[in-house]
Amino acid sequence: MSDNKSRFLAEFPQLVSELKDSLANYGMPQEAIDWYERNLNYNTPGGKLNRGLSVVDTFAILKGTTASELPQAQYSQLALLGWCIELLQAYFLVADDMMDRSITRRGQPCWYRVEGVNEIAINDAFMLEAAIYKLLKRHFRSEPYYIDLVELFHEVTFQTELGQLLDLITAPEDKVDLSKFSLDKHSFIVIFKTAYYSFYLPVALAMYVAGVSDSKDLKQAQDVLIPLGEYFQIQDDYLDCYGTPEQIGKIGTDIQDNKCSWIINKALQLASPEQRKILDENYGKKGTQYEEKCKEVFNELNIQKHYLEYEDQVAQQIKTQISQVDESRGFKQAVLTAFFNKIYKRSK
Ligand code: DMA
Ligand code: MG
Ligand code: MG
Ligand code: MG
Repeated sequence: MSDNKSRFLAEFPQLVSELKDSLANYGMPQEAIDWYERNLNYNTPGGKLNRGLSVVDTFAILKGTTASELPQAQYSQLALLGWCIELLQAYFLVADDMMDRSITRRGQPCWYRVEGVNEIAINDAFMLEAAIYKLLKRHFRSEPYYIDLVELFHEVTFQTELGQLLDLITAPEDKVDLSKFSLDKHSFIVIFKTAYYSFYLPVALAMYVAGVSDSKDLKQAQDVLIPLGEYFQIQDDYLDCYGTPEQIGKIGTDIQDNKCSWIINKALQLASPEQRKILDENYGKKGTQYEEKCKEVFNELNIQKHYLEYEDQVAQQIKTQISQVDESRGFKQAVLTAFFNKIYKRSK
């Protein structure tokens, strides 16, 4: 593991302990405190931590230094904001896995599938979200930008929930109707369900702390990070179909779940009437035999080649956009390039 990642991980136990203390202060019984601890540890730290690490990295770039050179107290403050994003992500994923009926996440059973958890996972998701505001209050309440942080978390949370809503109602389980899908609708879903919280949020948080938060600069950041986040979710859609569970730590469910994913939308654009008929008859049905039929059509259509073409084209467009960012008020193109490099051609 990189030093970067291990230093970030080393901050987490302290936060768990503060959150446990807040339960103890309410006089909660030990078994509830233990449950919360297990919820936090099971669902928060096991991922790639890209979002959390990006808060620290972005701040360092804005200050013209590196994460490893930040003094410990400052590092801890930024890492805490990073962990707040990872808590937000944990909250969304616990719920998402229930709604998508997923089996595994980060190489282990989804939380709701753990013995004894089941529907308690719903309340556990709420408690992961609540942890964000406990920690923000404790560590940032006296900062002039405290309310900006809180409002930003609220705003992107709502945006993500809007995306999840559209994702879910576009994929009803009892009525498959591929004519409801389109690449435009897909774009809307993924920008809302993924791009705001995964891409704009980490950078905007670091910008507030660094004092580089002129509304023009927040907009410049957002204008690049939203297309970058869209690209990231298209990678997620691609890997759902073509990644192995060992690579991605989860078993793809999009085809059987009738999801409006990039793959099916691209296939619908390219399919002959015969291929379209096979997709109409097999997409969104429970059973691997139906899923296999869809994948055969995707292979005939050479979806992988089209994905690589999309990737080249979007990479070019994002690089051009980054090169046009105005650095005169202190925002830096390097923030965006660093983010781009973290995800370009990712396979997990
Ligand atoms: C992810 O959508 C969005 C959120 C807000 C969790 P998804 O269902 O494609 O994610 P995954 O493939 O990780 O289940
Ligand atoms: Mg899912
Ligand atoms: Mg989902
Ligand atoms: Mg997915």
